[in-house]
Amino acid sequence: MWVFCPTLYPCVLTSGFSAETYQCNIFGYVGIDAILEQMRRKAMKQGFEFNIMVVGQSGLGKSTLMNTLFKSKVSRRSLMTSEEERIPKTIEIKSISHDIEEKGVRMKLTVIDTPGFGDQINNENCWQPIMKFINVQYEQYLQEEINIERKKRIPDSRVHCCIYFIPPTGHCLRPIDIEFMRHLSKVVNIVPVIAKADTLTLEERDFFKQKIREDLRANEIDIYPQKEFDEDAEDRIINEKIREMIPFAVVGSDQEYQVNGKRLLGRKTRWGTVEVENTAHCEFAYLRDLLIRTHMQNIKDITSSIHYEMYRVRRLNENNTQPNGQQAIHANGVPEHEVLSHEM
Ligand SMILES: Nc1nc2c(ncn2[C@@H]2O[C@H](COP(=O)(O)OP(=O)(O)O)[C@@H](O)[C@H]2O)c(=O)[nH]1
Ligand SMILES: [Mg+2]
Repeated sequence: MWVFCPTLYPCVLTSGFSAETYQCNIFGYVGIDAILEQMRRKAMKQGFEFNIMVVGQSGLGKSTLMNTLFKSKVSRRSLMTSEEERIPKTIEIKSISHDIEEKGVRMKLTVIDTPGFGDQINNENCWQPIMKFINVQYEQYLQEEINIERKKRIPDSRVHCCIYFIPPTGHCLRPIDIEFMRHLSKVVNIVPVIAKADTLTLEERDFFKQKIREDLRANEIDIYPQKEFDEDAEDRIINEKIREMIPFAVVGSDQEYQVNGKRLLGRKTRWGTVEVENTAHCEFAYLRDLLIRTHMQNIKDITSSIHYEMYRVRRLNENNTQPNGQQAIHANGVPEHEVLSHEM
């Protein structure tokens, strides 16, 4: 490749990124760094997609926390109108999408709610419909990808992140928590949180967090950010700090109050106001920073390059091993035996 250097002298460089390539600095500016602005403009035009799932028993504050995170009514609060609605007979999975815009950056945010999870008397295998939903999204993406005439941009409904709500018992993880996270952490990024942390004292909170980390380790549950996917030493240092703090003890609220002359999101009680975004009060701000401000792209990258990739490789290998390439296909497009089994 010949590169023209529009400075004093036309200079010619070789294409290999050898020491000579950088000789250009001596002669003048080529403008390679402008690619960043071009990428930024393209990304702004396209917008972003982020799909976040919330799992946990009814009443743990899932909808409230989603509204707190995105500062608007992104997730409907359960109204509890009828008996039927209060205790769904099975897990329903509901997606609601919203277009959010901030400083010219557009994001299509999809919140996937799973009302009914863990609300039954017998909660055995209640992780299965959620696993199935996640695999159906991978399958849809795969089918779009292998189409001969494929779309320029494949719509991405893959679940990028699953926030798992642990009830603030102060004891240890329950079998249902372990069961869910053990299965699902193999197919999706799990971020566990301690729900309604304002109900725990500081000592109870610290003890509970430590106990949960021990339980996760003992059960070999690999939550986000996974150690094995740290990209370099810098990444490792940042992620190690996060791993030491997880699970975040969060408080959610969509009500604003006047505190010291400022309007803040909080929960007002007789003895004071819990400020949701104040890190001296709870760890909501750390969760928000992780999900939105520092790790959103990484969460999407791991979904695509690790979780989806595992699904894709396995599905394509399976297709190759079938004598006639045919499989029993479930009504939702996923091979029958595949619906629950994508976990290695
Ligand atoms: N104490 C406390 N209550 C909360 C918190 N978040 C939500 N709630 C309350 O818990 C109830 C259930 O909340 P909701 O978001 O509908 O729970 P969901 O069923 O998990 O979606 C509502 O009355 C909320 O106001 C919290 O962090 N602390
Ligand atoms: Mg809800």
